[in-house]
Amino acid sequence: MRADPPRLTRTPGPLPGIGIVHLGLGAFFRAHGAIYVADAMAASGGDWGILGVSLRNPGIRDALAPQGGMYTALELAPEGPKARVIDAVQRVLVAPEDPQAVLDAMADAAVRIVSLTVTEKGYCHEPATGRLNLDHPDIRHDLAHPLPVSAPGYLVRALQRRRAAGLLPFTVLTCDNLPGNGPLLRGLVLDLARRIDPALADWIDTHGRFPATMVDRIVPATTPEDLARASALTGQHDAAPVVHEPFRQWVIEDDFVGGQRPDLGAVGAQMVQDVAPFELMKLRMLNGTHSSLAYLGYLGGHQTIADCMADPAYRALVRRLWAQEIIPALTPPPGIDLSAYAAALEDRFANPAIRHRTWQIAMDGSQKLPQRILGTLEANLAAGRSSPGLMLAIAAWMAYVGGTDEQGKPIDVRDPLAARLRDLSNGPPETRVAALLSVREVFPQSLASAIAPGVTQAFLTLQAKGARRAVSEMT
Ligand code: CS2
Repeated sequence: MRADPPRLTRTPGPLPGIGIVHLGLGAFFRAHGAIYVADAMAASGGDWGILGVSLRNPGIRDALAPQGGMYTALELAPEGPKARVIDAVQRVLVAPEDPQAVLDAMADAAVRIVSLTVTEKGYCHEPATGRLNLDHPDIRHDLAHPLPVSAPGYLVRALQRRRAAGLLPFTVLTCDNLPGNGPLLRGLVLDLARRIDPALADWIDTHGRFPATMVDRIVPATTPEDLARASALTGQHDAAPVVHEPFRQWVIEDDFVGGQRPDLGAVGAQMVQDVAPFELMKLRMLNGTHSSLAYLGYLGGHQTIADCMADPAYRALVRRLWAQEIIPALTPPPGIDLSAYAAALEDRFANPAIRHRTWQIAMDGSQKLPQRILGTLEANLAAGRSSPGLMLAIAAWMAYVGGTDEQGKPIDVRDPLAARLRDLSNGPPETRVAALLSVREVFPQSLASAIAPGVTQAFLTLQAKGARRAVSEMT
């Protein structure tokens, strides 16, 4: 019998100091930001070791602790995988086990950046307005208790400690797919801080920095087969590898407290003054079509984005969405040709080595639709352009959150509003669409009225023909 491969471990030796605390140590950050930071330290040095924080469960800490924080990143190109061991993460804390230890780490003078990937819902805001959701149970908790549970709560309480200790704030580096993510988070932190201590809010307002970023790399959830693949390639057992596509992009507003940051520009990150055009391009062109494919693809029986792209009707739909509905509503970032960007996205989506499940992307739609799809719809309405493909995508989301697929099988809908969305999914199609359009966290009133006829029509088409036929007939 062959012996089990040895466990991946860190060779003892001197390590760079911890300069970054990262909240939300999921696969995305480990396959994106942490690799840039590892590259930046390799290129230019600096004490930018990462302490990761899990805001919910201990799984990733339990997997990484015996490995000294090391893990394998598997790059999946159509021509085959490549493995690389990433060493930038040194320690992992589990926030609910010891919130005090997390605040201590964030308040350490050597920490100059707190970065975040906590997903859209982790911001505890109202997606349609960008305001702090004061009814959110975590925000209510954090207003009443000094040991927080939410990401904004951790930021505010850690900044409070730094101020009390006479330190400068850390830079808050958000890496989630939200529009104007830096200014958005700044607004949420200031709002929460003002309710706790107005003088703290003024201090953050003056000294704090919240650069906006655009992050991009397709990172599907790791599967048991990926564990076996990683160990076959490296000869070591890794309990928590990540998988990712070859492409990566990070556009960062170059506005850090005291200019303190890893040398990310040396390793391909784009340090710019204005991230907004890049962010809109990516959210609407990549994430907008991803979500469209997620709902229409899932209902049409496609398991992954690559499966959708192998279906000529779905490929034609995304091309149409880019060319006729999304690109006309965008201003290209400096030096970028949006048609070329779309062509590159088409290849990335079609990469057969990446099994990115439609079900995974379908998660949390109530938090994603505004910035991914509704902004484009609004711009098209204002310009008098029609958006039949995006209307069909919204209708597919409505069908999806009803909780049953086209074969009558239940769908495991994951969304913070799942129960409410399901309760609203009753009655004849017109009533159902109207009820879902009245969810104000997602659809502002004026937009809801404007798209009601188009979305109702699309919903009826979906019901009559099914997603696959509705998609083929559209293109
Ligand atoms: C995806 C994104 O899961 C999703 O909703 O659309 O995670 C997408 O893969 C990344 O934003 C790509 O950068």
